[in-house]
Amino acid sequence: MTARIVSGTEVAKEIREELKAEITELKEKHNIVPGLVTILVGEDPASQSYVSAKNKTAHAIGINSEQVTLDADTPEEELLSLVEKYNEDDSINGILVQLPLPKHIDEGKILNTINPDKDVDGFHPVNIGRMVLGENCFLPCTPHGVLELLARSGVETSGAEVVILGRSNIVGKPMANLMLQKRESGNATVTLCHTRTKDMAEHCRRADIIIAAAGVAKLVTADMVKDGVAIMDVGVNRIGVTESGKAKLAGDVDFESVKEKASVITPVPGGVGPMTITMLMKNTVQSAKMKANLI
Ligand code: L34
Repeated sequence: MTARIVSGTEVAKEIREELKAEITELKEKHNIVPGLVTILVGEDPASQSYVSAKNKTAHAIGINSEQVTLDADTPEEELLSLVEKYNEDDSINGILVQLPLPKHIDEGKILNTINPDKDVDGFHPVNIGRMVLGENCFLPCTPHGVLELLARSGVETSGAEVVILGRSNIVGKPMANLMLQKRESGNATVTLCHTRTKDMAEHCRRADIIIAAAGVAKLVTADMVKDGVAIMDVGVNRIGVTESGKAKLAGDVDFESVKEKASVITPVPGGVGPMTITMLMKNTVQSAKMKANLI
């Protein structure tokens, strides 16, 4: 079997068009313009490129977006006060602090300070709790993007054996939780593999759907998957530089070999990455609507 390649770039575009229409309506009917602030601490090139893509996308669909860039040695106190300032700012519906943060800053402390009603990343413990209970909340952007990709590419999750690789707080853990919930793109039987898993390949071979978020380039090879598996590749690994000086990217899945056995596969780049950015936009619009009691 040769896989259908699911373009996250295309699906993200489709969702952005829907959001654009929603934002126009918000403005025309309610005079509301959703506001987002992105905060970047330091100069990590990957983080810089993600944050600037987030701002660009926000502007393109009519969200008011500002980017704050702070020096890598910014004291924790200063970042905390900045977050508190935006918590109080009525024009801001979403606050995003790009991770990872420099070592001297306590990530948990920062995420705990963001007003849960403006936590468009869905990282605040209150939102994680709501998510686990299946209550209305902001879903973390990458897992949310994977759910949308599965739904919009017609992959049946109900009753499926889903194997997730990686147990990070921002992808693996929430992903596992969402997939087992009684909801659309849920109802799966979930296995979560991590660095202490005894035989990852054996788990993968049973999987109807593999969601790879381990951060290891080309971890999943063709011999580890069954025919017809659906693959969502979350990995964005920098494996060198191209001739033009751009970073060369690889997913967690060996795309070339696995695509010959899979039914569906997402590429890297152009798969889950663009969906992450678009789900941030969706959450920001959701936040603005919630504030105005429209949902
Ligand atoms: N607070 N921190 C916070 N929220 C997030 O949702 C993130 N994440 C992760 C890292 N830190 C975060 C992102 O934004 C990962 N992530 C992210 C966002 C976008 C892309 C990849 C990761 C993306 O667009 N990737 C492109 C390739 C971009 C490139 O050339 O580097 C792709 O097509 O996969």
